[in-house]
Amino acid sequence: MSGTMSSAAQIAMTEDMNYQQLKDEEIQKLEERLDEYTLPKNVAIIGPPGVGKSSFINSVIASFSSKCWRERTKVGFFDGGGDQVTHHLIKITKEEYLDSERQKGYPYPTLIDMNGFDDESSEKIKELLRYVLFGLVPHEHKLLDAINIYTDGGIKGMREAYLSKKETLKVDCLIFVASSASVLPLNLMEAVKQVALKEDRVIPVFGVLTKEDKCNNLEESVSKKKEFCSKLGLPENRFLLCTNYCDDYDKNKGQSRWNRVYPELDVPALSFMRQVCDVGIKVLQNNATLEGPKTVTLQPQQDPRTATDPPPRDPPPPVDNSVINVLAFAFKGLVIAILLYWILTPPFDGQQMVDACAQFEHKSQTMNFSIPGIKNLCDRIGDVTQRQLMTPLMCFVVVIIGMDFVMPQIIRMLHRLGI
Ligand SMILES: Nc1nc2c(ncn2[C@@H]2O[C@H](COP(=O)(O)OP(=O)(O)O)[C@@H](O)[C@H]2O)c(=O)[nH]1
Ligand SMILES: [Mg+2]
Repeated sequence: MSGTMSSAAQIAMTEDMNYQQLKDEEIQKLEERLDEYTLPKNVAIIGPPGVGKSSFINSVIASFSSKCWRERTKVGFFDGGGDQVTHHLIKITKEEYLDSERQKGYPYPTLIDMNGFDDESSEKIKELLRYVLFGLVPHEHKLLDAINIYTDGGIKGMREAYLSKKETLKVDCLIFVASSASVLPLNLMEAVKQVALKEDRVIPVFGVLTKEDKCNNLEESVSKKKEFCSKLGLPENRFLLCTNYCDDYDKNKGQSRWNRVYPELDVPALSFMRQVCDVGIKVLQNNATLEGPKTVTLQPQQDPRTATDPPPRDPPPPVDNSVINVLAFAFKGLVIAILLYWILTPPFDGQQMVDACAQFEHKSQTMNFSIPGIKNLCDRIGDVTQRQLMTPLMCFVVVIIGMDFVMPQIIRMLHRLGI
């Protein structure tokens, strides 16, 4: 009996050593990839609550480590009703999560964890996702605030609140996480597809199905993987089916993750992260701006408490806002010009004044006399009757309208430059 146990333990040890060797090789391969560039990628992790996003981030971080798993982002923080209590966007940089100084020399990715995206494809969710992808949602920002802004002011309110924010965390890559043990969040997947893949700035999307250990039916997990990948357009190299570091896995192993790493979980995670960190997998049209005409299609505001989301559908054709904008500016200019002209019109008949001055001129010449006050007035008759005011008035209107047009672009440029 003792002989059997020791050989079982030996097999387990050999397996561990093999996995450890594979892990070392995977880290080396990953670092060769990371050596090809200098700035860490910003990698956002999105998915509905409870699917294992935070656990996945902690698992990835453990896979980078040679010591032990450590909690870097909070897992499973739900209140009594099942709702997640925290809705913050959390950024975790390599300086915060790497143990070794040697590794800190490589651009290991910045991981972005967030809660607040339910399984919806509403305009509200898509709009919030745009702000996340464009880096307008800063570290520790409460995503629930965005939902409240939407409730009070609709999409317009959200745009006023977020478009003026400084760009701090522009996302280079998105990992969509779902659970292999639950129903796929098809609405949120549709929203991600539309915003990340179909708008001007195209973000590389990766997919992770967690909780492989809970999935006891192989056929089901295969068909789930197929649906997940085809819905998000994921090729094999952009997909991972995994088990995260979690209580269930600890129980199964009879060990605890805070004392060690599990190389058998690390190897697939590392191999996946090597794809995520590949310099060649990058954003298309990275400089496209959010306010471009194609990116936002304003829709009539719904009451978000009663609104039920329509089934996923293709986005409506983009509206070319530029012609509408120019017409709106022209109309505004016209209204200002008419108002100013009306305000500045003197409260007397200008033509009578011109006639009176002509008579005064004639008489003062023939009778050889002059009244300085009246002469001055008649010399500036154009100013008084406003005729010569038209050119400066028009210039004034053009400048005001021009500033309306140019100032928001200057402000956004200053924000981007970090001023
Ligand atoms: N069995 C198992 N449980 C997991 C796995 N990943 C996460 N969990 C558990 O699922 C729950 C929710 O995980 P969490 O990471 O907080 O999900 P999030 O809301 O998407 O961030 C926690 O109780 C985790 O321990 C996994 O791969 N297998
Ligand atoms: Mg979480």
